[in-house]
Amino acid sequence: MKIKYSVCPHDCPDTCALKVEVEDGKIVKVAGDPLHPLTKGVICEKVRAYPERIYGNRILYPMRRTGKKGGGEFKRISWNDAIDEITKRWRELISKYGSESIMPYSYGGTEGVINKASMDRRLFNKIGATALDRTICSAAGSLGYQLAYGESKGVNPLDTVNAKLIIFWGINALETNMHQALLAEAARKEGAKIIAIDVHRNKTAKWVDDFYMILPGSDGALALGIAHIILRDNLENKEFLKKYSFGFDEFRKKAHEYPPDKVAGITGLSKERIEHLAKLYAETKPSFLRIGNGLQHHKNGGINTWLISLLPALTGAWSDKGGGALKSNSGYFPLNEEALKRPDLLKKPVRTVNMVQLGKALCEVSNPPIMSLYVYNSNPAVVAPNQNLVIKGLAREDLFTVVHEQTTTDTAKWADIILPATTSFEHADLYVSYWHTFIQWADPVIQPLGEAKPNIEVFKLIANALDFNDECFSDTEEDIARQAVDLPYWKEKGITFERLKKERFIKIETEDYPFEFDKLNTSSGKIEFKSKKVSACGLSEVPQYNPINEYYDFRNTGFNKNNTALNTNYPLIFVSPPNHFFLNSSFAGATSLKAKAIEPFLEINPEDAEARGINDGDLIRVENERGGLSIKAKVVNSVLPGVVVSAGLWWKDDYANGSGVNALTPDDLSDIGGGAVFFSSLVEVKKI
Ligand SMILES: Nc1nc2c(c(=O)[nH]1)N[C@H]1C(S)=C(S)[C@@H](COP(=O)(O)OP(=O)(O)OC[C@H]3O[C@@H](n4cnc5c(=O)[nH]c(N)nc54)[C@H](O)[C@@H]3O)O[C@H]1N2
Ligand SMILES: Nc1nc2c(c(=O)[nH]1)N[C@H]1C(S)=C(S)[C@@H](COP(=O)(O)OP(=O)(O)OC[C@H]3O[C@@H](n4cnc5c(=O)[nH]c(N)nc54)[C@H](O)[C@@H]3O)O[C@H]1N2
Ligand code: SF4
Ligand SMILES: [Mo]
Repeated sequence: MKIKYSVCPHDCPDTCALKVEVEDGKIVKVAGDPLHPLTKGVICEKVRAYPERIYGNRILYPMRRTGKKGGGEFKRISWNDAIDEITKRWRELISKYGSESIMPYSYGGTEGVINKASMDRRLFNKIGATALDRTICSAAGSLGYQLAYGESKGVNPLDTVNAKLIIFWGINALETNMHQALLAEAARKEGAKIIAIDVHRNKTAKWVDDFYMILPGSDGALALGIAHIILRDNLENKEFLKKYSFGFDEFRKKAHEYPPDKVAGITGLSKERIEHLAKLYAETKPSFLRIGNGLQHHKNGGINTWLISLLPALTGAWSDKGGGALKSNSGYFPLNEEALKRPDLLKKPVRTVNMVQLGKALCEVSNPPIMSLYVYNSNPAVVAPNQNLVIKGLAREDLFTVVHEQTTTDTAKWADIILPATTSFEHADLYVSYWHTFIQWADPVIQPLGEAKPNIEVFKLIANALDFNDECFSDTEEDIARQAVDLPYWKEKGITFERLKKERFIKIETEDYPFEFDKLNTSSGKIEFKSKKVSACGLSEVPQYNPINEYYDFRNTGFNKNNTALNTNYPLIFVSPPNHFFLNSSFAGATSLKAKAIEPFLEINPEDAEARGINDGDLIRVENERGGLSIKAKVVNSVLPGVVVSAGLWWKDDYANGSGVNALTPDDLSDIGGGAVFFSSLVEVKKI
């Protein structure tokens, strides 16, 4: 048996270092690498089950569709035939419709820099394909945070053990960022108090010391309410604000409009609870805010994140080690994007499609129409909002769809050509994190299964068949990794590819405090409490709370528990967060994890259930104008009246009517950043 090392490739903040046991060229066990100073050998149960993912239902050869579109019948072909067919079709489409009739679709299947965003971007730039705006995960919140601080950098997680107050705001850390939860647990042993602010009593809410259950999309009002109390009681850090803030006086006026009784009406919390939270936050030092992605998957998610991000500036929490906020730390990993993606290969500007609106892009009239879709690192038939429209698009007879996948996902079933993809254990890659500050390298641990190929190899084959002779289309993984870190930033830190290959992971040395707060990358250079960038989009220059929809406008007149039967066809807010046992839709095909997750269900408050004659365990229908879902009801107090929750992202066939949670979600865009608004979804629920 051999011990080898790797890195978890999944779209998860923790980016764990892995220790892999290999016997006769086969992976028999995946565990954590105990030598990694932060992930310390601890990994989640999803990745411990990896051998099943590698050797389970894998796609091993290229295949061509034989039966009708979406019918799932395919026949093995050679790589030569597959690449010939793709490039022949693309040449025809380019001459008939133009290069923008081809569109890539990808997201976070692997977070490895090389197989996520390098050779693919080069190829599609060279072709002049329609560009994809990759907004599905965190676009709104990242921009919201950056409005305040100019970039995606926050507290170094290693420092958060010093915090005495830790607030998990819109993040289910126990399930989605487990090492941050472990660090919080260590801080708790030293006397820290842990709080969660969420819309349902999830695992994290049960584990924290105090849980604040609020109505979906009301976070901005809560942040303003906290600011109101801090300013009313003179608890702000005047010195910090004087030195480092811009637009604070205008913000003060805005916060004045949010007294506790008004905020209570919007959030569903009591006045007393809001007062308590604000005082605790202002008076405990160091205080650390971990801002999640859940709260920003709303129509008002960007501005709400901006409002929350301003709280540590108000109290000066950044001045204490471990104090401040963390939304994303991807800013600690600047990469040489020009070398990686080669935007210079693009001959003329191309249109951009927002990935959240895939269904629209495929179904609405556009010039040129999208005639070919190349999917990799993503499973849009399950993960994209407005699922029925996405499926309608994928079902188009005239759409030529290529899916490069490890397993026959719901998207792969709609392909004309399926290509087999390697897993991260079968290819090399460079890994950065959006939470911790270690850069990592992983060599392959085993040989590719069957005829599977890494993303970059396939893009090289296509480039070659299209007669693209630019040198960059011959780069190897190691060439690309060298180019990625070819920046003064890495040289100054003494971090080179050669060193990384030898050491596997290197910690980036960062300052104690993440920012020089008067030299920020904002227009004023300071922390911005108002922003011209926002007024340019037609929104208020000073962040304000905007209700997510008409339903909320109604509620703003005062939250009344008995008022759930509203004058609307779809009075319930439907929230579909990730599943503990899956990673987005990945692992939802793995038998052992599916067995642990048991089955999809909908959490509904007893009051809403009773009003509809629904009992615990009943099969119910959840629907709105976009679609419907048949699912089991769980009647519980873990959600407020007016809110229903169903953890996703099961594959479609695991639901009684073959539609997943995204059949209900809107493909609208967030207030800023063009992000997805999965959780601003309104539904009605009926007993079947
Ligand atoms: N086990 C597991 N881990 C994962 C993933 C997974 O699928 N499974 N996915 C990975 C990815 S890609 C991401 S982006 C992250 C996401 O992980 P998180 O950042 O934790 O975000 P979510 O789980 O989407 O939502 C967190 C919580 O926000 C709540 N929420 C919804 N609306 C609101 C609101 O208006 N206000 C507040 N305060 N809370 C709200 C949801 O109920 C949920 O409990 O996790 C990553 N890690
Ligand atoms: N309703 C609802 N919808 C959501 C969310 C939600 O909370 N609720 N979360 C949203 C979020 S935050 C995100 S980030 C998105 C995630 O959406 P996706 O990025 O599409 O994530 P996955 O479902 O993990 O699908 C990734 C696919 O890539 C494949 N893959 C993995 N590695 C490779 C590789 O090296 N090469 C190739 N070619 N393929 C590979 C995997 O097998 C998998 O099928 O989903 C979003 N959708
Ligand atoms: S999914 Fe997240 S927690 Fe699990 S091994 Fe990967 S990085 Fe670690
Ligand atoms: Mo995500």
